[in-house]
Amino acid sequence: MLKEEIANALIMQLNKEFQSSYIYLGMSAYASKIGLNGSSSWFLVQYQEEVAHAMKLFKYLENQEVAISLPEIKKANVEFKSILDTFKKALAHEESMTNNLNELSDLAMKNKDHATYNMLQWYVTEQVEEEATLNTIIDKMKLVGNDGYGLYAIDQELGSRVFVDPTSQA
Ligand code: OFO
Repeated sequence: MLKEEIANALIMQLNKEFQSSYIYLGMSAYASKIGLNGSSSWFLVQYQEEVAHAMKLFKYLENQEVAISLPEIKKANVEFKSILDTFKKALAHEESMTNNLNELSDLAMKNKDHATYNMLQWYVTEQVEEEATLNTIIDKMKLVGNDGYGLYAIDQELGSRVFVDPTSQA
């Protein structure tokens, strides 16, 4: 049984994970619109990952017998300045998710809720990978700058990403 404050904070995080999936779906739509099908596919895999993150939390809340509510998901942006801008916004988003998860971990620790703290550490570790991956993509895109062939090559590489449920590897 979770304390109400923790249950409510986890429901908000569940909402943020679904919001993340929606944000990446918007980014996928933008990339597709400008003809970068590899990037579009990469964001679609990211969308799937975020749904998996949300469902891991959903199952935890169910197992803890929390009465789950599903707050509204906000409209997602589908317009960006460029593909580099899109990936930069994705990184900024992940950095804010990392902050949320650190704050949630602090809350669980403060309440001596070890089960929730342990569950959250999976997300904290996952965030390190998410930020590192985005930083690598941004670095490569900065390197090629306005070189169309370079961007084409990066887009091809991004298109090779396949969805592997991250929660099944926990
Ligand atoms: Fe769920 O990690 Fe990204 O947002």
